This record gives sequence, structure tokens and C-alpha cells, in this order.
Amino acid sequence: MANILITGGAGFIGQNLVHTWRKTRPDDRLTVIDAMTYAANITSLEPLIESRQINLVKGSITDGALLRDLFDQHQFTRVAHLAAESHVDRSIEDPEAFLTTNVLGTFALLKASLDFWRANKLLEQSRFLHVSTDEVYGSLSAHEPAFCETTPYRPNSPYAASKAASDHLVRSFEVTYGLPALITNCSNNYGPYQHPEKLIPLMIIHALEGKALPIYGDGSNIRDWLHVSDHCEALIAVIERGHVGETYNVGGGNEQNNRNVVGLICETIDRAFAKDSKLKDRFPACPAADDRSCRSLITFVTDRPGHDHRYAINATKLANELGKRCSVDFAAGLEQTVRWYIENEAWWRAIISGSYRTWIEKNYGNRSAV
Ligand code: NAD
Ligand code: TDX
Repeated sequence: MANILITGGAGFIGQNLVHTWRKTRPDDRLTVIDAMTYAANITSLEPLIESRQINLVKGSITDGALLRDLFDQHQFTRVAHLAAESHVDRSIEDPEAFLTTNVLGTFALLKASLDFWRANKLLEQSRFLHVSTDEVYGSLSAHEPAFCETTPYRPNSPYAASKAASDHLVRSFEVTYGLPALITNCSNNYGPYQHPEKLIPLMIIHALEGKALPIYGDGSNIRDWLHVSDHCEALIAVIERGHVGETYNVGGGNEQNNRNVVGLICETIDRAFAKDSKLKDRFPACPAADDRSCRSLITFVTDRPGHDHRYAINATKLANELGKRCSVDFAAGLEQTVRWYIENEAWWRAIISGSYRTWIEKNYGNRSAV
């Protein structure tokens, strides 16, 4: 039995991690701290909160006094740090929040963990897992080898730079103070509970609603898609069995360019409508409701500034040292994800009806078709 703190547990990966942890390690005591930004959603956590299977604290990781109180009260010996501002396009519009949360917030959390573990002589048995991204390594050309743990850092967006800074802080706390920290750098996640601002849910929801599918640039940019369930299993393996001071890359082994991803989403939705006639009544604006392909909605729009061309992860260290291999097939995972968004319409409608509309106008309003 361990006392665990999960930061950002009301976000996309955080919610999935909470559910995986709860199911697989029923004796651990879980506390989630989350600032409840626009990206948070506690609908899926509510049953766990009500039945006291998790403890949810609404607060910011930048609040050192709050963190100190939580450590004193709950005696955490494991921290899984996921809280972050996470959307690249928002970091281009307004980088400040990224520095505040991703850099200063990570610093406050490192300090609170170190102070508590030192004072209580818990350094040896404790673990601090910092969840980071492949974007810190920059961009690959078509033929370069995939990122490995020793690839030099070359972040290109304010988001990536803020995550790189946080990785460096974590490393420095491990080397200088002996904080028992580990870092994971993973590729693009997809799956249930992902905020509609990100590529895959955005395209699924727009297709269902008969709205344009805005692909940035020519759509040749490549991402390595990782199902969130594989990612969560890898995170638990690293925090429980990883070697302190080490970095582990986590990737799906599924490199796809954005045109292919959007095309696959369209085909998956077309097939779902062909199989289930009730979908035509539920989503009448979707082209598939008139037996046309969702592909007719694809639009190429002004590119993202500084758009990284390709990310790819070499995950052999994770497989060799910890025996964890990512196993979800991309087409199967995408089909399951499309089904999840179809079945959970109320979940995403509640998000897209609020302040999200302002973001859509800001990010897409001035992008002309190319
Ligand atoms: P997300 O944006 O869906 O969730 C982030 C959560 O952090 C939200 O619930 C938000 O309210 C919370 N948060 C933000 N600022 C906070 C603060 N100051 N204090 C406490 N909570 C705060 O992000 P995600 O996609 O779930 O990503 C989780 C982590 O994984 C992030 O660190 C991200 O950088 C990293 N990551 C994500 C991906 C991906 O594809 N989604 C890939 C690589 C790495
Ligand atoms: O409308 C869009 N059109 C489009 O073509 C959006 C939202 C995205 N894209 C492109 C940009 C990227 O090439 O799709 C690709 C994926 O975009 P995002 O979903 O915004 O992800 P990305 O920028 O790759 O970053 C993600 O992976 C690494 C996460 O958001 C980060 O948190 C993570 O660190």
C-alpha cells in the first residue's frame, strides 16, 4: 500500500491513469491535485470521489504552501506529475501560463517533495515520476533515426521549451539533492477523455457535426501515435520498477502523417454510419448521414508556426529494461476511440458549448484555406 499524489489527474492522461491505477492497485491511496483549468474534466472521476476511492484537491501546483500541507496530511511516497499546460497552439498564442505551470509549478512540486522526503527520511523509498514529451527533442526529417533517451534537446515551441525546462529542473534535483526522480518522454497520446482541442478528437467531433476538418499545411507532418492505455501501463511500470535518475521514452510505434490520420478517422466514421442507421438521426449534419464520405470535409489551412515535421520514438530501453511494450494497434485503437466519442456525446457537448468556442474562433478564424 502506498500514498500516491497524481498531479493533473483531471486532464486527459491523468483521468486514464487514475482509472488504471484504481483498478490495478486497489490498496494504494490516491490523491489528485488539479487546478481545474479549461482542460480538466471530473465527470469520469465523480463516482470515485463520491465513494472515497480517490481524494480530489482543487488547487495549483504553483501553491507551495498547499503542497506542503498535502504532503504532511497524506504522507505521499509516490508522485506522478502530469499537471501542465499541454496544447502547442495555445502556447503560441499565449506562452505565459506554460512557463508558470510547467516550469514554476514543477519547481514548487520538486521542492515540496524533496523537503518532505528529506525531513521524514523517506528519500530512498520514494519516487517522483515526471511525465514529459517527445517534443523536447525537436523535429526529425524523414530519414533520421527515432528519438532515443540521449537525443539532444532542441525544443521548438513555447510549450516544448517549457517542458524541456521542467525536465532539466527534475534532472538537477536528482543529481544535486538526490531526489529519487525518473522522467518519461512520450509521443502523441490518443483515446478516451482527450480534450476536443487536440487533433484526433477535434476531427472526430467536426466530422460528426459536418464541420470542416482543418489540416494544417499540407498534412505531411508525422506523429507517433500512442494509445493512452499503453502509456498509463508504461508510467506505472516506470514509477514502480524504473531506475532512479533514468529517462524512459514511451512511443506507440505508429508513425502516421496527419493526412492519413484524418483519412482513417473519416473511413472509420463512414463505416460506423453504414453499420448503424440510428447514427444518421443523431448526427444529421455528418456527410455519412447522406451516404457521402466524411473526407469531403477535409480542408487544408494555414500551417502552425514552427510546426515540427516529424516525431518518432525509439522505445527499446523501456522494453529491454522494464519489459513494457506498447501493444494497441493504431487502426483498432482509433476505431475504439471513434466509438467512445460517438457513445459519449454528452461529455464533449458540455465542453464545446462553453468557452471552447472562443478558442476555436481565435485559432481557426484567421486561418485561410490553402
Ligand atoms: P491535459 O491538458 O489534458 O491535462 C492537464 C491537466 O493539468 C488539466 O486537468 C489541468 O487542469 C491541469 N493543470 C494545469 N495547470 C495546473 C496547475 N497549475 N496546477 C494543477 N493542475 C494543473 O494534458 P494531458 O494531455 O493529459 O497531458 C498530461 C501530461 O502529459 C502533460 O504534462 C503533458 O505535457 C504530457 N504529455 C502529453 C501528451 C499528449 O499527447 N497528450 C504527450 C506527451 C506528453
Ligand atoms: O486542427 C488541427 N489541425 C492539424 O493539422 C490540430 C489541432 C492539429 N493539427 C496537426 C498538428 C500536429 O502536426 O496535428 C498534429 C497533432 O496536433 P496536436 O493534437 O495539437 O498535438 P501535437 O502538437 O503533436 O502535441 C501533442 O503531442 C505531444 C500534445 O498536444 C502535447 O501535449 C504532447 O506533448
